[in-house]
Order: sequence, then C-alpha cells, then structure tokens
Amino acid sequence: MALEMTKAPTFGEFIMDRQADFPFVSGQLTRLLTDLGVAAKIVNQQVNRAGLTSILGASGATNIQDERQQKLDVFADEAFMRILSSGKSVCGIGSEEQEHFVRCGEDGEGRQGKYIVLIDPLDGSSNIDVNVSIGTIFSIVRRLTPMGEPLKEKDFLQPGTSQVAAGYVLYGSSTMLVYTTGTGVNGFTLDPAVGEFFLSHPTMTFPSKGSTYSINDAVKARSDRPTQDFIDGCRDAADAGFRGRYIGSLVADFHRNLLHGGIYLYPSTIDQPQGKLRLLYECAPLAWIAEEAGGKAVDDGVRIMDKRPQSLHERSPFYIGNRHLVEALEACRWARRGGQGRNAPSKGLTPAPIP
Ligand code: AHM
Ligand code: MG
Repeated sequence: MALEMTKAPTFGEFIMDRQADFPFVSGQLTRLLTDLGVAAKIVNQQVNRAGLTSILGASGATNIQDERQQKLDVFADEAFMRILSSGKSVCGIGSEEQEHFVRCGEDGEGRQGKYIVLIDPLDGSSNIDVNVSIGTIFSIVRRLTPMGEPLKEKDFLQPGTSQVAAGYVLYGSSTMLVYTTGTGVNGFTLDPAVGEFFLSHPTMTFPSKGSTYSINDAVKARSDRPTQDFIDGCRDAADAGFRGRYIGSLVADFHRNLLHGGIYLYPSTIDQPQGKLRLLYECAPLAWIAEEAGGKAVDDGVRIMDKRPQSLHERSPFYIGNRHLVEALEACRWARRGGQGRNAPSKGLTPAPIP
C-alpha cells in the first residue's frame, strides 16, 4: 500500500514565506526567528535529558567536554544568549536570568543589529526537576537608538504594542513553537526524528467559549476581592462544566487555555501587590499572542499591551485568556467598585462567568 504523505511547511520555510508580507524588510527578523528556533532545539535536547544530566554529572559534576554541569535554566539562558548574540540581527538582550540588560557586539555597546530580544529562557522553574512541562517565552522589539550608536535603556523598556514578534516554546509531551508577528498565531511541532519544527497549528484562535480557570489556590486566598469573587463564580459554575486546572508553568497553562478555552490568573496579592510575573518577557509577549488569537490580557485595570515598563524585571498582575472570561473578571472588579470608575463591563455582561 502506498504511503500517503503530505508535507507541512517547516518553521524556516514558513517564516521565509511570511517575509514577503512585510515590505522593505531586510531579512534580519527572519534570521532572528530562525536562530530562536535553533536555540529552542538545543534547549529541548537538554530538557529531554533532564533526569540523566544529574546522574551523568554526579561524579565531579563535569561533562564529557570537561564543562561543569549546569542547572537547566542557566544552560537555557546561555544557549539563547550565545546563539542570539552571535547572529547579526540582535543588538541587545534582556533575560530573566540576567540582572542587567546585555548589549551585544564586540564593544558591548549594541551598535549594530536592529532587534532587541526580551526572554524568559526557561519558565516554570519549579517544574524543571519533576518532569512537568516548562517553556521559553520571547518578545522582540526594534531598537529606538539609531544604528551605530550605543543602545540606551529606553531601547529595552518598550510597551507591548511595540513588539514586532512574540512567541513561546513549550517543552511538553511534544515540543511546540508558537509565535506571532501580528498577522495571526501559528504553532509548529518539533519532529524529533527529523529535528524540524513543522506547521501543525495554523491560525490558532481561542475557542468561542472557555470554561477552565487556572490559578494557584494559595495565591487566590491572598488576592483582592474581585479575583476571589470571580473564582468563586467559576466554582459555582462547576455544573456548567467549569473546572480548575493549574500546572504552575505559565506557558503550559496558557497553551492549554488557548487550545481548549480558559483564563489564567496571577493576581496582585497582599504581600505581592504587583503579582509575580514579569511584564517584559512573560506578560507582554503572551498578551500579544492572546490578542492575536482573539483573547484578552489585562492587569488590575489596564491592557497589558499598553503598559510602559520602568525596569527590566518589573512585575505585573496578569489575567489572560478568552475575552469573555477576562471581561467577566473585569465586571467583578467593576461591581466591587460599586459600578464606578473605568472598565464598565460590556452591555449584558455579568460577573458570573457562565459560558
Ligand atoms: P519562573 O519564571 O521563576 O519560573 O516563575 C514563573 C512561573 C510561571 O511559569 C508560573 O505560572 C508561576 O510562576 C507559578 O507560580 P506559583 O508557584 O506561585 O504558582
Ligand atoms: Mg518565568
């Protein structure tokens, strides 16, 4: 029997084809996205060996190349840093693993390269050692300082609306790369036998209704009243199919909610008024993907994409997912304010998140 085979585009082919959608492009963004895909494959390989790495590294913690065994998140950071900074497209990198912005180039001033990358190299740290899905999140913006001049801090501190590309890699039961450049969201699955990402999820959108809520229950207990009202409403709607699902890896929780419909919440709390998640390399890129997929992302009152960061590791409360669920949460906030102030709910919307 003849095998029927169709070949989906690879990630590389897809971004090359898409390059034509942007007039006057120089190809630097295409090269940068290609480099991200390569780095993701290298990190994926190590993630898949996570348990072995510690066994193999136990004797003196050195590997066959006589390099010290590293924690996976440090390894991921170094892999992305090395690959991104050795291409010609990137002038600066801001990473969760680095205290300060890194300016690329021989003089360390970031004079060349059009793009800045903000990255969480390995998100979901608490899940690394227990074989649960983790991810990488990235955001790309254009430099503001003219080419040839040293990069300034303002180049890194741009709002989500300035992004030219954003995406994530999910190291799960399979490895996926999902990204947007503002013309929809596309997902690629890594075929480990071939070592290529193939287009598997074209034009991703949230389903019209979602019924999953994702929150750390202990954090919910310390969150503000509107968040608690909303979650209580979700629980009360269990008969209507509402259910709580929380992996504790943002990428994995977001990805599941994107595919099946739902909302992820990391609220402000009494002890962490700004929440936990970082605006530049966790919230903003996922917010753009959510919006491109028909969803919504806000903090306690402002669209995440509009927030102007003041520092590299700035945190933000974060609510993201199906538009109707995020708006139901906003309706709870509005109701708690006695129907005063910003963000009046859309007509007919009630705090009850019944689908
Ligand atoms: P990390 O960047 O240190 O891994 O922290 C971010 C992670 C998210 O992936 C996840 O959703 C959240 O922190 C879990 O936090 P908690 O353990 O407080 O629920
Ligand atoms: Mg993180």
